[in-house]
Amino acid sequence: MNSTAIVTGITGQDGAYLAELLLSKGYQVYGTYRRTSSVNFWRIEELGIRDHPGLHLVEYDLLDLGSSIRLLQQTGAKEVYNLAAQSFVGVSFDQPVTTANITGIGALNFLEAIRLVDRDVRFYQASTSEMFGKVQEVPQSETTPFYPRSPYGVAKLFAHWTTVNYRESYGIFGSSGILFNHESPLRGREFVTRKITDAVAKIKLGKLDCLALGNLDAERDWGFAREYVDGMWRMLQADEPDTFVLATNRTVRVRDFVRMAFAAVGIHLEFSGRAGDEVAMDRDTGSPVVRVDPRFYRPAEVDLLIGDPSKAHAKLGWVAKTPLEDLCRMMVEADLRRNEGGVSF
Ligand code: NDP
Ligand code: GDR
Repeated sequence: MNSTAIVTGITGQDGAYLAELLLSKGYQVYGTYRRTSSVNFWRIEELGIRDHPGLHLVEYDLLDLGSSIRLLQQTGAKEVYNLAAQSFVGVSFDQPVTTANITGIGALNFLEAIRLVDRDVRFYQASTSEMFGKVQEVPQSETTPFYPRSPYGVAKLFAHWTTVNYRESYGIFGSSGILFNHESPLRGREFVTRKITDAVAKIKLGKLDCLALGNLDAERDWGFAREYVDGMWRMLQADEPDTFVLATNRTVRVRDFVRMAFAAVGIHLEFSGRAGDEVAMDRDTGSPVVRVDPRFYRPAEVDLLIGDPSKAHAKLGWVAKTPLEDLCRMMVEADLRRNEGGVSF
């Protein structure tokens, strides 16, 4: 077996965990990052793999087809995990064209490079439950119709169908993982779970008074990222390329994740006020610790996500294991440690 893999988006949450997994299996990992004035490697540093001899960090521009071609030629990699994307749904409404290019065309570039250089390369596309968008049926599975609700979801749908099309047109082993939300202590702070756990830590330590959030009633199927990257790897080891949902099959409101995170530091909440103007008080002190700020609302929302992962279970032996309560506590504890140490990314 050729155990060389390319992971685009090595500086992100999933890129870091996937690199850790592949290195533990003996792979040579080429992790791509984009050129910026100060590159951010804090996640691979936190996992202790930054200086691993099997990890090769390469600068790469996903909008430049030549970059993808050269990367394939120079590494001889037989597996590509395409994780790089403008992945924040909120920002995609403000930067729709950039999002379409990076999140949509970026995937096409890599598939095109595979078509030109080596059609035996296996390709994983990081698809998303955001493609389901407006609720058509629950739980959502591989056969649920798509109805994206954001420029991000639309761009991901383009990349998803491009992957399917290259599979059917050119026989390329392109698999698409429709992953529901997955979180961890390495989650970016712009995403709601980590925004909450970081704020809970700061409020507990007296560094912040109140957390401002948007829609508290959205429901999400949240799992642990470290388990989801294992699912990505399994997809590329399967006999056939295919499309798989990875999810926990449990959905929780943002509001209940807020309660859970505060409860992890012994703060119990009392919500009051009308939708759009709500406040949550610390039940013991009466101080407001959460308030709704409509600035964080999105022009169109995805109200309810709950995935049916039974195909991944049956065909890949994959199952989500970590309960959200444990994941939430793990994230709060990591944020307490970071904030106590004075460093929090
Ligand atoms: P992150 O936002 O943590 O990481 C995204 C990665 O993409 C980072 O390495 C980032 O680099 C890189 N990137 C962003 N813009 C560019 C660009 N212009 N050029 C090159 N690289 C760029 O996302 P996650 O790790 O959470 O997610 C990984 C993938 O999975 C993404 O494609 C995401 O859309 C998708 N996904 C994620 C889910 C989740 O719940 N986490 C669920 C379903 C799908 P930089 O550090 O420089 O910004
Ligand atoms: P999502 O994740 O949009 O599902 O996309 P995010 O954590 O950003 O939002 C989840 C839900 O929480 C609501 N929300 C807030 N969200 C943020 N970010 N900040 C807030 O203050 C806030 N208040 C309420 C949102 O409206 C939403 O309903 C994530 C990303 O990782 C995508 O890349 C991935 O494809 C999907 O998950 C699956």
